Amino acid sequence: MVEVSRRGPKIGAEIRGVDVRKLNESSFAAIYRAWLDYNVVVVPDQELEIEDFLRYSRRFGVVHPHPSKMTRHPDHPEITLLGVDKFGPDGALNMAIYRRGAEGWHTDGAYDQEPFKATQLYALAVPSRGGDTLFASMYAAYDALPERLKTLLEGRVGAFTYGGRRRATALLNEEDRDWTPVFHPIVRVHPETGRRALYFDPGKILRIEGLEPEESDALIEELAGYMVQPDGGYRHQWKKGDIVIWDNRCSYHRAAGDYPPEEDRVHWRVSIKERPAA
Ligand SMILES: O=C(O)CCC(=O)C(=O)O
Ligand SMILES: [Fe+2]
Repeated sequence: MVEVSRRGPKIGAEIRGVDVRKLNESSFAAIYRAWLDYNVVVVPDQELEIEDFLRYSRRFGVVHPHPSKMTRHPDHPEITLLGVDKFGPDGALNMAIYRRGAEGWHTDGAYDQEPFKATQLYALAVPSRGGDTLFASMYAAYDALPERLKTLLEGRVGAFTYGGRRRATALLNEEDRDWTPVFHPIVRVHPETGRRALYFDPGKILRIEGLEPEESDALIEELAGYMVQPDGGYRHQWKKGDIVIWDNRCSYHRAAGDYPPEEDRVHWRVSIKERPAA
């Protein structure tokens, strides 16, 4: 029996009573439904090999290699390794690896014309303290906007790149850093739930189209203030064996980036796109 319980007031749910290696269609459908309803789903206590993790991940969509080639698993390019090779040959902490995802609230893949539907992590090593991942609902962010902003944003698109205005591209190979901007509506209707979300990423957006540069920068700053609503959050404290999947179409996240650097915090990570329409 799949048991679903809430972890946060609006987002975050936990699934008990399953081994994801052996899930029939109806059990998987219950997990998928919980994921659409709660946006972030935790499945604790799983013992997985890479192939198990990939097979389970593919039930959500198509697993794609991440553009950061240097952090791909050497034998499985679809797996990104988080927290591996943190120290350089000179013993210095590589901050881009240690603080990956910790520079700000974001959604994964906004730099692609077709952003990642989901990101899924499996915890292999967890530090003794710190290293949480924080989540926030984009639906709650949209709902909190004043009417003035909802009206101003309706139909507007933003231009996004991998490194955004700061050109934060340390995890990309040199030859991949010249990113062509892509465009996304700032108010995004979720393709499966039909709900409106504030689709936004201050670290990847370059500008909001149709505004003067100063206006665009001011609006970006204002919108950043709505991303995290008091009742829209869930903070995940990792345990080894946790699988966590989040929906990039309706949630933001960031890594706390605060664990003791000498300790291991290692995850397998997959980026999942929509299955092409049949
Ligand atoms: O390591 C984490 O907690 C999350 C990092 C992140 O932003 C990601 O994997 O997309
Ligand atoms: Fe991320």
